[in-house]
Amino acid sequence: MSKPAFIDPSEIRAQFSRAMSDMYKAEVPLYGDLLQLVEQVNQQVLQDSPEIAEQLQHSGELERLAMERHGAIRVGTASELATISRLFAVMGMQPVGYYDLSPAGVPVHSTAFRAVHEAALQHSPFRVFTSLLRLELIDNPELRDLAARLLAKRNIFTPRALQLIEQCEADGGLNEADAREFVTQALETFRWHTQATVSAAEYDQLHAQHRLIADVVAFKGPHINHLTPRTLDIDEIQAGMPTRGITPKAVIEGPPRRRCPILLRQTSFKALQEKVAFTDQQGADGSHTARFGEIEQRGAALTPKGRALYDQLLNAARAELKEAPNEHNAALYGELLAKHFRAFPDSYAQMRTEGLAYFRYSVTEQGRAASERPQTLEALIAAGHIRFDPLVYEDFLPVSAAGIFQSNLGDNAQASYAISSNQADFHLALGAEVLDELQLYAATEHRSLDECRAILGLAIL
Ligand code: OOG
Ligand code: NI
Repeated sequence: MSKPAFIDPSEIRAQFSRAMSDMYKAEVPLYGDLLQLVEQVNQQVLQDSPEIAEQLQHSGELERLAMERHGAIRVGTASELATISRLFAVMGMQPVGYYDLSPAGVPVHSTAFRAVHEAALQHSPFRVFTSLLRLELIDNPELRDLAARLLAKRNIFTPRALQLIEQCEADGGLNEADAREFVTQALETFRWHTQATVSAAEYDQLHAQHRLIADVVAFKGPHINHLTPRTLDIDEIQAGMPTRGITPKAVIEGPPRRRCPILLRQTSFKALQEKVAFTDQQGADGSHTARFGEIEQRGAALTPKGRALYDQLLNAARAELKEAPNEHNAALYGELLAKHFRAFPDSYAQMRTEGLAYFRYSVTEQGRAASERPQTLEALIAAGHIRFDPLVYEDFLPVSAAGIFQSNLGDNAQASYAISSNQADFHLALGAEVLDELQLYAATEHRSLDECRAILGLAIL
């Protein structure tokens, strides 16, 4: 008898993403409110802007809009990171990109686990921004020891989840029943725990060193700290949050509003104060703030040239502001961003000819029907035989991530660590190298051109 067929990892990811969203909705009711607001704004945009609706329809993004979300976790040790990497691999998610947050005073470095092929992303774009605590950035040796001891004692995975990961690695996949069980078991790692693993005094010590250290070290597992839906109009969301009793952070992170959105714009609301029980307390008398709400708008993925221009303009705007954006200078920061980003072309055609963004090329109806056709890509585009649509940015931005972390960490988080970024250490902990996101976009663009070539029967393009 043959074995039951393996289920597509993308399907496991889709199931996991739904289960995670349901769990988070039950744990943080405000997340449900946010989803409603996002859904409402997205419907409005689709209704008011037929050209946006058409483009999203054509690229398939309309289908994934409602399921689009990312989460974030923070793990404490190399071995936790290595195992979480294996857990995500069961769902077809690989580590993409390296983000060093230490220059912004956040003692972590991070990667994003996500699907890498456009077809898999289309099935489920779910991704998880995953940070590893850098214990070496704790300057107090006793506290560093305490943190290391606490982390060494805990196991953030259920025994059954570990078994299923091993089984999947050995067999090359999971059948439907095992996949279902895997989703349930894997979810346990991301659950919130009211019971802390430290006394109130130990918590205070860890917290005084850095709030993030307490968040990672004082609990049984790396609770998911936010789950972010994707909106088509983040300015509308930012304006709409207060009307629902939600206070957003002072500024939207990332590029300014544009006709042709690029990269990623994000906003969030402050972490919630939640009741927790320390080991020396009877009930949940303590409190901890970790979980927050975030919303994002995604735009075109930029080439190295486009990204360099983005970084240059963002830095120029920030330099002119002279201090970190906050509620007092938010309006000025908005003006400075808009001013500097005038240097970034705001049409897809120009972004393409200047090599600033990645695109997906496809043959049009007209192109398929034509009996005679030009032979070069540019001429085929000019003749309307091939169209191009921007590839959506699937990753994160270090400056934005730092801003999101900081808005949830309070005032003492602005100092930067002198210690330099250490991607080699991160790779060692992960047990692999992170993938280069730019190569992934270039490969997707390439495949779209190959497909056009095959359809049109051309040798080169
Ligand atoms: C992650 C913060 C960064 C993003 O979308 O850039 C982030 C965290 O707070 O753990 O989520
Ligand atoms: Ni996020």
